Amino acid sequence: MRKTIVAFAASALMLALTACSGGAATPAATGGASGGAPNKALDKLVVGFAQVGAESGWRTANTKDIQDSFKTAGIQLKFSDAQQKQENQIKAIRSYIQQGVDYIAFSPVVQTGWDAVLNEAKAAGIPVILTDRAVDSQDKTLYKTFLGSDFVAEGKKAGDWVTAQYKDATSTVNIVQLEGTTGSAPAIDRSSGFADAIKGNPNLKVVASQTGDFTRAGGKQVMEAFLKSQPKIDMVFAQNDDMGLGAIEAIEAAGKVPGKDIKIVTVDAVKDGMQALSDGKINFIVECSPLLGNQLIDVVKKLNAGTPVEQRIVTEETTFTAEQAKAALPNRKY
Ligand code: GYE
Repeated sequence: MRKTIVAFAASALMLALTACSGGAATPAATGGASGGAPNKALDKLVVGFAQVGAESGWRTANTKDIQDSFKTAGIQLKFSDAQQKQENQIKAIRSYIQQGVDYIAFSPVVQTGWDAVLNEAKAAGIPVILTDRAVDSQDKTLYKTFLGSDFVAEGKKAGDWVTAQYKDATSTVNIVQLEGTTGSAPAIDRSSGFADAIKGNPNLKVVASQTGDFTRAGGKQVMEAFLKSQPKIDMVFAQNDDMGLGAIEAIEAAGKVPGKDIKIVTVDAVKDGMQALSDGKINFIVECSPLLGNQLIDVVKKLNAGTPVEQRIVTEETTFTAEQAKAALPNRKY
């Protein structure tokens, strides 16, 4: 009899623990069992999303896609815009923890400095989903999954195009690089993928590299400075379309022809970038898809049902030449 009571008490305690953990401390954290799945009705779920900001066409499209996907799925979304500041994102996440949302999703503006707040979410039993950008946390149980692009591969695709373009060059090709937000996963990874791809040809030289913070204004400003300080620029690698579009303005203002006098390669393939590519002002674009909303919904539904999720979900992407941009533009959604 006594034994039964102890056993009953123990299992009641287990149940209570699982219930308030919201599944966070279960093996599902590493894509394992279904123990502790909340299994709530979808219209009872609340997800808090801490967005980076509204720095680029990519980001605007990403925000719209996430908001639309939640509306369609009938899941409540709490949304905040951190204006590209980590402290604002941390504040937003803390407020989601306080409000007791079911899941927190966010796109970390930079890679470092998240362990404290992620541990707070974990302690509160709220599972975290990384979308778009990665964190450098060693403890992989701090988040359920990271869904988004392979930024190293994107940088490499840009570098491979440059390498092919200049394979017969007999003199130095001076490249300037417009980097994304300092310390962000896409800036770090695109730089390294690009450097890796061009290193085989000693004629290809990055003569200047600076951050334009993924904005059009930033790209323009940095390009203006490069045009003044660099005696000869053959090509620009802009780590997103917006900075490339800013560089176009600076190049034209300096009396040069973008796409001809100075070649331009960018990443993203948002509408404005694709238009400039089809107009011949940009020469090549590596696609980075902002349409992560449905994938995020899928992850939320799976976690809610206790179905395992992959620790890394990679977005499939392509590249565009001017001809391909012309063909794709009429149906481009963003
Ligand atoms: O390329 C850029 C945006 O994190 C992939 O952020 C994203 C990048 C995207 O500002 O345009």
